[in-house]
Amino acid sequence: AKNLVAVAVNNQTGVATVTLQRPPVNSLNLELLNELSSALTELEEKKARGIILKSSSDSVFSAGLDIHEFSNTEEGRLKKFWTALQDVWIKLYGHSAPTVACINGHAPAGGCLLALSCEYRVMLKQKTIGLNETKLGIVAPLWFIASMENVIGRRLTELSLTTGKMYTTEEALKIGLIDEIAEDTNDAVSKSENFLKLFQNISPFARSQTKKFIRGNTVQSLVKTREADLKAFIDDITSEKVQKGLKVYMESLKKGK
Ligand code: CO8
Repeated sequence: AKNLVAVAVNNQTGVATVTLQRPPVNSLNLELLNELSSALTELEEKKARGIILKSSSDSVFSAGLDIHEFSNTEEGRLKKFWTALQDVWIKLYGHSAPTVACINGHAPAGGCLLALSCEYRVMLKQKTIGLNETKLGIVAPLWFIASMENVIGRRLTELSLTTGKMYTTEEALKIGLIDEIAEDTNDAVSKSENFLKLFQNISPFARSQTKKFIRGNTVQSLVKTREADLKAFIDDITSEKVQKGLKVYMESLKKGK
């Protein structure tokens, strides 16, 4: 199997760098999500002292879900795909280790979701981030919305999602969607590492238990409704209206060149 996710652990600090590497845009397909999910489990078991999630490209962090998965007709694959995304979110959102998104590129939709699932966001200047689902004629699930709401609040989440707004790095900082701006990837990595240094003298138990108290309800809201969420996704995405809209969107992406 191809390595779509690379994990490198610094033995001195215990910090793991998890790099998404599926060129050109790190779109999240089933295989990448499965690898990311396994990596997160392994880092849970190994008691990693921190996770930095980044991209191998410095142009795109992740273009979000691989739109080709939405029209995949292979038996059962759509179900596996959505279940893998649920798994990744549950593991990342609730991870015991402190997590930083090193957003070294654009982060639309599912890319933004990954970033929102971390505890801190450092982003390259002159990129874009947001939950733009409505622009594709699709509806962000409740747990996407909760992830955003927990960072920027309900009012801005409503405005952002209904309009499908993509924020520039500079705008994102202003509304608290990201925490720091970086000049380049090296700078972004070092700022991510600096955030994790805050926990050097904090008990991992006290830290992770506090995070669990704060995030537990949000995670449980999906854990308890996974089946219904899966069914809603499959019903929506396979509907004729949505399929037509996605086709138009993909064509407009190509024409944008
Ligand atoms: N999936 C599949 N292919 C993609 C995706 C994607 N998400 N994004 C880009 N690509 C493809 C492009 O079509 C292009 O293919 P080709 O070379 O064959 O023409 C190639 O990747 C490179 O793309 P660009 O030339 O556009 O690359 P740029 O570096 O110029 O731009 C961007 C990068 C900014 C990431 C740009 O590609 C972009 O905006 N992509 C669209 C991102 C997007 O809207 N993603 C939404 C995905 S949906 C999602 O994540 C959540 C769904 C929630 C579920 C809802 C339930 C109903």
